[in-house]
This record gives sequence, structure tokens and C-alpha cells, in this order.
Amino acid sequence: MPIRAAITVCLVPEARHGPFVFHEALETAFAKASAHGFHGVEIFPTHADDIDGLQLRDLLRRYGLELAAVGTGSGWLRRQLTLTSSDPHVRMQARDFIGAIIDFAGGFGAPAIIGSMQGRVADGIPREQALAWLREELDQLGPRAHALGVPLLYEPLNRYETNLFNTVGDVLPFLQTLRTRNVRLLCDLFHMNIEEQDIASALRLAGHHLGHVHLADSNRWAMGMGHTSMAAIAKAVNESGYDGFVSAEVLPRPDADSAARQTMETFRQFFVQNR
Ligand SMILES: [Mn+2]
Repeated sequence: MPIRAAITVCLVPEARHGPFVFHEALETAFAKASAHGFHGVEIFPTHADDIDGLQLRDLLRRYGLELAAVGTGSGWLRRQLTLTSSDPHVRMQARDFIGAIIDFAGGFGAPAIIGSMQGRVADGIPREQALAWLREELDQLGPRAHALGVPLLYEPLNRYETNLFNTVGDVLPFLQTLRTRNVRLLCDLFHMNIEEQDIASALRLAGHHLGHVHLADSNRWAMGMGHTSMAAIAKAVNESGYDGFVSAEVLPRPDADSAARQTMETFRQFFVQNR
């Protein structure tokens, strides 16, 4: 499979100012994504039950799109659920919330994303304890995704959003401590711009652990609208053997259509593609 371009669609009203390009009904968003030449869509739903599976299947077929990934962030945004809460009941609810999205997305061959639901090491909690809770949950959720033939995506976030892991180099040794081998990294170029010494080197370090890419410039606008230098980054991704999506998780600025157009221009300039 060649590397393909995806674009984000947000169905969560509370996230209407978040870094998602389209904030309308699926059909409207899919029509626009297809018209711009995207191969896939990444959806940010309120809940696994937010989307009618039959309708989604029909819309994907009609607009010639793949489901690239499904986000779980509304579990944090709406319910403050995390996998590292000190409350075991909250961790269980977080696992159920993510598990339902894994099941839904897996039916479409798409992975679920663990971003903000990873949580953080809370004040007064030893780091090793928080990591043990995270390990326990990932070791349950990873095999659940594996049963559906999809990876589970773990996204290192920048320091303002978590204190668990901020770089590829930080998180790789932790992944080695898991029993599951099914957790892959989501490398988000916006977070990496803040945290990594060298984004291209970090992507090469991720290597075969790379499972998804969030394509965003330094300011979280579409790639090409900030000051990230794309050439070395794209070279690292292209040479890694990565065959998944680069997905525009960006602000709809100056407007959604411009962000979509700029993303596809960048994609066509830097990534091998066949559409
Ligand atoms: Mn991201």
C-alpha cells in the first residue's frame, strides 16, 4: 500500500474549536474530503454509538474513502476518563469506552487512537504506579484490537498535555515492557515540533513501530502554513516502509477548504501516491 492522505472529521460539539478540519455531518464532510482528493477520513466521535455503521459503510463506498482511524478523545473531553486515573472505576470506564471504539473501528479495518485518554501522572502518584496502570490497560486493549486485525495507536503528546511520554525515544522502552506487541505509535508532527530534537530522526527511530501520522505544521495549521520544514520529515517517513495514512489533524484555518487544499498540496509534493 502506498502512503495515503486522510483528513479529520469532528462530530463532538464541545471540540468545535479543536484541531479538526471538518465539523459537519459525515456526508457533507466526506463529499468535501473526496472532492479534495483525500483517500481516507479520520473521525472524532462522541462515542462508539455515535455513528451508524451501515450508514458509514455506505458513505465510505459512495465517496471512495477509507476509514483511516477513530479518535477516543471525547472520553476525556466529555467524561474525564483516563487510563491512568487513580480511581479503578474510572480506569475501567476508560477501558470500556476505548474498547467500544476499537470494536467499531476494527470492523472497518481502522485503528483506534489513544491520545488524551492516556491521562497523566497525577500529583502524589508515583510515576511507576501510573505506568503500571497504563501497561495493564494497554495489555487488555492491544489484544482486543489484534483480534480484529488492527493495531492500537498510542500517541505521545507534548508536555502541556501529558507528563507520561513526550517523545518517541521516551515511549519506545515502555512499549517493550508490554505483553502485547500490537500497540503502535501515532507520531503527531505538531507535538514532535515541540518535543523532539529532530523530527526526522525520531521518525526513523520509531521505524516499524510507526502506525499513524498526524500531519500538522508547527502552529497546528495545515502543513505548509507554519514553519516546519517538511522535506527531511517526509524522506524519513517514505524511507521507513510506512504504508499507512498521514492525516491532517489541523485547525480549519484560515478556513476548512484552504486547510484541506494546502494539506493535499503538501501531500502531493512530498509523498508517493497514486490518486
Ligand atoms: Mn494528534
